[in-house]
Amino acid sequence: MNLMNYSGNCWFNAAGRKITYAIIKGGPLAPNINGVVYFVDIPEGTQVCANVNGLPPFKPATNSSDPIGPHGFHIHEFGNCEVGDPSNPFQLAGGHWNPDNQPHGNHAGDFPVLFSNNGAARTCFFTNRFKPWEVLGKSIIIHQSPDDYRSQPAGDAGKRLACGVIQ
Ligand SMILES: [Cu+2]
Repeated sequence: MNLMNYSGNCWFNAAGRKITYAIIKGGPLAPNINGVVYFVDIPEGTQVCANVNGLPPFKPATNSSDPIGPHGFHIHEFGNCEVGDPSNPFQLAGGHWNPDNQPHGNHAGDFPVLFSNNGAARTCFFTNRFKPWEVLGKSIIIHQSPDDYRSQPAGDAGKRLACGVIQ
C-alpha cells in the first residue's frame, strides 16, 4: 500500500487518489491473521483491495460443521473491534453495513469471499456502492466460513475471525 500523502484530513495514494483503509487483526479464534484492506477512489466507485495473511487452514464441511474457508468478508456497521466474548468475538461491530436496506447478498458491504493460499489472500475488486470516505468509521470483518449470499441477514458465514476499523 502506498500511503503517500496526508492532507486536508485525507490520505492519497501515489496516483493522487483518495484512499481509506483498515488494518486487520485476528481475534482469539485466529490470532495470526493480519493485513490491510484499502479503498481507492476511482471513477464511478471504489476499488477495494485486501492483502491478508495468517488465515487458518481450509477444512471441508462435514455433516455437522460448516467449512473453514473461503472466508466471508464484509463491511459491518460499527467501527468497534473490541473482542468481547472470546468464544464469539467482535459482536460489537454489529451487523452488515446496509445503508440502502437491501437483502443480504446485495448489501453495500457484501464483498467477495477471501480465498486463502497457505494463509495468504490477495484480492482487488470494484464496487459502485460507495466512495472510500463513506465507509469511514465502519469495520471490516473476516468470517470463519464462506458467505452463501442468500441466508438472512448475514450469509451464514459463521464466527468472526478478524476485524479492522476503516480510517
Ligand atoms: Cu460479516
